[in-house]
Amino acid sequence: MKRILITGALGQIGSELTLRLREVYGSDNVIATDIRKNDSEAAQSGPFEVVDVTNLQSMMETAKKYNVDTVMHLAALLSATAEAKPVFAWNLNMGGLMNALETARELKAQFFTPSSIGAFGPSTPKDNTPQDTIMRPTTMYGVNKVAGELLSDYYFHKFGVDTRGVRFPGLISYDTPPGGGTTDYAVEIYYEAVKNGKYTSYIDKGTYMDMMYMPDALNAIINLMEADSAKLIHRNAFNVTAMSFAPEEIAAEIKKNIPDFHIEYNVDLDRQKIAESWPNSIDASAAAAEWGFKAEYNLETMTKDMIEKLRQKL
Ligand code: AKB
Repeated sequence: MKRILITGALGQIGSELTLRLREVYGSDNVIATDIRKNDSEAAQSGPFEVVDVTNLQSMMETAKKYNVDTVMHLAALLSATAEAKPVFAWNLNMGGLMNALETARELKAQFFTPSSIGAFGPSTPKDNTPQDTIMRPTTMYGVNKVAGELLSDYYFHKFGVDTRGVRFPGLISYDTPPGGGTTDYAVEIYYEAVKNGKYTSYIDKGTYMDMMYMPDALNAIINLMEADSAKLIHRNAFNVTAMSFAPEEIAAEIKKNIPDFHIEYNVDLDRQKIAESWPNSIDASAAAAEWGFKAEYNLETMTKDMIEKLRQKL
């Protein structure tokens, strides 16, 4: 990775990944793109271009203008929004991915795109979900993610594009909030705890999902992209996780830091249904074995850091 184009660079992952990559590879070598520009640091601290990922010509021209050797395709709708707008989700998630893969093929660039725990479905083994297992998701987002994994593998085998990906769990960060995901509650809860000392969860108690703190997610992306290709048995996409918890467990951890905090429940049946179709916890041993994946943060250390950072921010 020497010159990197990022799509969706102003989203939850992109806004932090752009800054991190600029630190490591140099500001001028990380070309941030998104559907519109804003005044965030990611948009202002280096090259930025407006690119609609459904427009192949615009993406291709931008990649050629900067002569990139890596494409990181992050622009996508998350699970709850995709479920509400399935046709739009198919067009954006699959159309955008196809254009990004074609751009990487044309430029002989390395390629990264995230898959998700959403690629699994109700018939997948729920606990310690293996790397290679049944994948019959029941959401549009999940269908997009499985198709995306297969398409990325296809570009590797058919065209030799060096495609790599991870199945991200819910990502938690204090910088740019997520939007339209099922796991977003695990971010909102920290904001509400710091601002108001209480949170009403749309996910029911007893519902376990995998999660990861953003610094671990950024390390995972960079380490996978820098990994020796010869050591990769899998490519698209590796299970990665740092922790698995239910709403009452994250609430209990927050209470250790904010003693008056309390949680209530007002379950959103749509998002609850999505959450119940996903694993309780996934097994990341293939990522550990093939490229040394290891998460640093657990629920306790992440909670301390989130609360400290949000207290400074809010
Ligand atoms: C979502 O909830 O849609 C995402 C994901 C787990 O992929 N955070």
